[in-house]
Amino acid sequence: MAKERKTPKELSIDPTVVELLEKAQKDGVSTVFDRAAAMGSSCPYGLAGLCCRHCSMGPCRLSLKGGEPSRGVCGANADVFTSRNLARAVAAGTSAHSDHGLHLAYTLLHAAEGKLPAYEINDEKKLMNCAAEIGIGTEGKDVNQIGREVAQFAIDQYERSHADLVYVKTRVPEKRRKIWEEHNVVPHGVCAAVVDTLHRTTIGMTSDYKSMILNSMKTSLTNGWAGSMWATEISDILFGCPGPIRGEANLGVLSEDKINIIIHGHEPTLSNLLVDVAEEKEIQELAQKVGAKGINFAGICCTANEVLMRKGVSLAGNFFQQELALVTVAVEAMVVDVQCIMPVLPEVASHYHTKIISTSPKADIGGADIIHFDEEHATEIAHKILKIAIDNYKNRDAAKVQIPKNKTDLVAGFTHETINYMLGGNFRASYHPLVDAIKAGRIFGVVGIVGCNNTRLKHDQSHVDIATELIKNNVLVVQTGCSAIATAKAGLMVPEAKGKAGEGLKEICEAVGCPPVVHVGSCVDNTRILKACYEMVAHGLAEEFDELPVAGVALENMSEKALSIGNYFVASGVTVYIGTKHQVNGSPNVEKMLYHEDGDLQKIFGARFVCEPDPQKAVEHILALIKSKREALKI
Ligand code: SF4
Ligand code: MSK
Repeated sequence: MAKERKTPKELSIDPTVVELLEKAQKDGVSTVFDRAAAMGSSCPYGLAGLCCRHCSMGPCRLSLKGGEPSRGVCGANADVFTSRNLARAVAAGTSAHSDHGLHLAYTLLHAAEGKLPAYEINDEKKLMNCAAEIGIGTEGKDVNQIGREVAQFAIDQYERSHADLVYVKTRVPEKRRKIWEEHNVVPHGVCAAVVDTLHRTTIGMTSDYKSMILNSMKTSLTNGWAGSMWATEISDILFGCPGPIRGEANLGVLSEDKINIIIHGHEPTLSNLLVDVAEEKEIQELAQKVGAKGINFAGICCTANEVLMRKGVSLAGNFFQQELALVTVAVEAMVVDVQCIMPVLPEVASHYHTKIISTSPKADIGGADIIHFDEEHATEIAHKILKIAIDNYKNRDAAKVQIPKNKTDLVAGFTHETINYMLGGNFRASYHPLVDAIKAGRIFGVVGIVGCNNTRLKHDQSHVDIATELIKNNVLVVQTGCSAIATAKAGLMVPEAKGKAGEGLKEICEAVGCPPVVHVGSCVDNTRILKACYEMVAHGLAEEFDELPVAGVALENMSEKALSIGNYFVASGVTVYIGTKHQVNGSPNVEKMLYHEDGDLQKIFGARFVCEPDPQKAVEHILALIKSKREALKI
């Protein structure tokens, strides 16, 4: 049965979304919100995790009420169904981030070999720091040789099955490593971990749900401590370690008189280059020739965060705004790479003049213009794409353009390095001031709010409400992904937002000149948060991650990547708040293991998942958790 239709104002707190949903309706365009309503209630079997399609004797589905059938044809019960489904999702999420990182490692290798004219090592300092941390000598070697060695080292972390992950040695406290050793979840080579999990989830393999869940924790740890972590390190080496940078957010950043190009997806490789190539005289002249005043870039999802942090490119919006960007009738081209790209974009674009240009050979979007990107011919391909967008400007129907007014200022580009330098100064870079402020209670705790949009919750509300409430309580908020875009749009990422913070946090923001809600990057950059946790431990705040007054939040969790991220934070000792439960409630055992205070995750890792879709209640819980951690630390 179709769900009751909500009004645009009930669907999103963002006025641009409300405005453009009304326009979409008039234009006969259906959006993610319409499709969610049309879908009606989700299949209860899928929701409970009681459906299995792992072999062709099935699909099998079990009784929702604990009656018969209680086993699939092969004999698998609810514990097996749910834990196996979850493990597969975590493996898929891990593969997405890790494939992204591996691709970047090859890009660094080939750039350092001189094979990619459009790419070079941009941040030598980051490269040197990276080499020093992983034990690669630099004396007597030129930058490219070091780059090659670092790249090859990273590639081995992904591709060598039993590779010891270097960041587990350099960034994980000993106590945490011991926990992982004791429970056999020390992560090793990234690609093999995904293969291993997929093998374990085939018919006739692991049927012990605890073993299955622990294995999925281990696989997610390869993501956090290698797959995504290397993606971040290498992006910084290739494109520059971000520093504080101003930008703007929301669909109001689109221009009425320039050619608007939206870059969407997750990778920085093509998007960074497009922005550079668009500066060329030839391209600028072509744009003027068609009557435009220039080229305006704006980003959606994590590609947006990548180019915002390094080039100050505006954020057009988050996951739920990708279709609505087209509804403005002001977008000449949407250039997509990988992940979080709605397959429906070409259909939405067919109502308007926008060209959807699909660039990753791994993510061909049906119905889009396919221009496969490869780094060897990067500049040539960037020219081709820009010319398509320029040429399409003549097809814009100016009379139909509706660009919402809303846009807000923001400051992004806070990495663990910047936090270090900002707090300690260039010559005494250190986390001590942050740790001292936490000990003194001026900062009550640190919470990462990350993740997506999900039609089960009102768009952006949880991100904004939770961040607002936490900073009021002197909690420093660090953010990535679509969540960062949500609070940027709400105006929480400017230094002036310190006025909304409690006295202690406000004082720190004033002294340092940072906003109370700091943007630390894209989804793979959640690893910057892991590194910040390590620095807090290394600077004496606690002995171990699970003692820190910190938490993770992703109430609008949507993708399999979010499941993997949530897992690696929990396995690292950080309790994670989500708004949509894992699809496991068909098994009380698996539920207990993931969520309960006396469940195995809590017992083993000192952290667990808490599902609380109500932002206010989630905040209360988070503050109580931080309070208890502070008390245990006697601060
Ligand atoms: Fe059914 Fe077992 Fe096959 Fe799953 S693996 S579809 S439960 S027979
Ligand atoms: S883009 S994974 S919707 S945060 Fe990283 Fe946004 Fe979630 Fe995609």
